[in-house]
Amino acid sequence: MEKSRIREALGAQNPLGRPLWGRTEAAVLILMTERDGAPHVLFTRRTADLTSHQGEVAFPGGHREDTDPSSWDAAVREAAEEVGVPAERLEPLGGLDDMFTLTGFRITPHVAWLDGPFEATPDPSEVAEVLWVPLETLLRQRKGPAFTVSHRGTTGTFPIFRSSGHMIWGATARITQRLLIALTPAAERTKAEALDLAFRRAAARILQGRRFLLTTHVNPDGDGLGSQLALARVLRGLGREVVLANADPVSRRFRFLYADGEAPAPADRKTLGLHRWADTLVIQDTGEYKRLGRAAPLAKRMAGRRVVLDHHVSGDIGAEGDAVVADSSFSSTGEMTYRLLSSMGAPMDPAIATPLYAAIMYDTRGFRFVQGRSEPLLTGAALVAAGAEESRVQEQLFASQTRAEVTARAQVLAGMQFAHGDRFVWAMVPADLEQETGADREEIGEAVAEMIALQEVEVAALLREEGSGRFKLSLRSKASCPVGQVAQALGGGGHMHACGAVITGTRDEVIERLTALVGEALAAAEA
Ligand SMILES: [Mn+2]
Repeated sequence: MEKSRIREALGAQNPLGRPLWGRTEAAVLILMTERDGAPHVLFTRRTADLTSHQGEVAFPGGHREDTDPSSWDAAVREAAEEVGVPAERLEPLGGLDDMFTLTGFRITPHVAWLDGPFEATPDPSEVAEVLWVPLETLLRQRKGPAFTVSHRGTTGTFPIFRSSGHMIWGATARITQRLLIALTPAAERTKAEALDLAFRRAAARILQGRRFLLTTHVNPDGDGLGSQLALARVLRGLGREVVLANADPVSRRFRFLYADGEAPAPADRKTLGLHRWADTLVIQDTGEYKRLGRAAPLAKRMAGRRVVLDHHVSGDIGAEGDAVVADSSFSSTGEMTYRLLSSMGAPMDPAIATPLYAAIMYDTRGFRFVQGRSEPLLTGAALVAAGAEESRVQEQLFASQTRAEVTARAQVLAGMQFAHGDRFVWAMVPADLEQETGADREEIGEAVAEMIALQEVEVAALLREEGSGRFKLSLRSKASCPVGQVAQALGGGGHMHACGAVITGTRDEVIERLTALVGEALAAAEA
């Protein structure tokens, strides 16, 4: 790789500057030079008698002192002290993202090139040995082994690099990995690297914002609300102004998440007019205008100033300037919000970990639906380690039923109808059931979870009469039969095994249509 290509690649990226969040500021110098006709990177092996990271491979660098005018000056001063790098001969090539270490530092990496011959002069009190590693050797190991570490509520994946008997790990390896990804053309990046970059872009956009509107989908659930609350708390902790603007109010069973006065009121004319005041709109747990209900016009007016975090199959929100992270392999928006906060470098505490834990717990039904991925469980473990109030969350979400809601669901379940040899069950929610029983829509909607738990059943449908020939469908299925296409055929969306739609027609027409589509899905799943 030529110097000009390295300069171009590093210049094209936008390093992510992260807040200090109480950490100590440090800087490192990634020094490159040509040796034997190829670019090499300078590492040091630290001496055995230092007070930290004894014997480890590192980049030259250290704390930024009060006397260092900038982070770059700190990196260069340290590199001059440690290995005699001549500051006046350095050509800055660019920076990399600020990196947090598990030991409480924020490291800003600076990349520089040095032309002509250079013999390092290591300071024997700090540097046992200078290592020149060919850039090619590192690039070859870009997709190499990595291990996951969980430490006080933060999980991180750490790559490992090897060069002539030395192992590079820890923060140095993570910085090296960032360098290698920056030097890799976009088309050659792995899916995981591209996803990581998408989260970093979203993190960068959020860190630049000052006045935020946060919204989630209509009839907000534990995932949307928990994700939203965690992000709001982080932003307020950073001194940002935050307004929550949801189409619908918070259902009873999610109110435990909020402190007094903290719960969002449903968006009114005033909140929906805040698009001029806000510089950033964050949309969580949907990427679809129609799922925003009354808040949809707000989202349209803020095109180009939006961040979207969503794990549903379909979405239509996204324009030039927006940062959209949409990936249906995530268990929950809570899991995605955790990734976003990690990208921002936000420290976890119980007030942030609890709503995130509730979000993941809600969408995975207590970590039962993880789609073959270990990440939701690892994230849950990290959140518990960070102090998430797990027993309160589980009790409030899954063991806090009221008599009113159980009575309401009993009525719904008493009317269950079976079809397709008992593999399909459906039930109707009468329009006046909420008023009659005092249960809310969210609580009654849980009936579908009880229906899909029947052993014969593969597909369960709950239809809520909304009046004037409109029926709100909530559809669930077991792993054996995906039903995402059924919802899509009815103009709805969601996930492959949990989705919904609004259907119009007479009651008989709606049931006939739905039963036929479910029949097709069951037949297709068998084939
Ligand atoms: Mn969700």
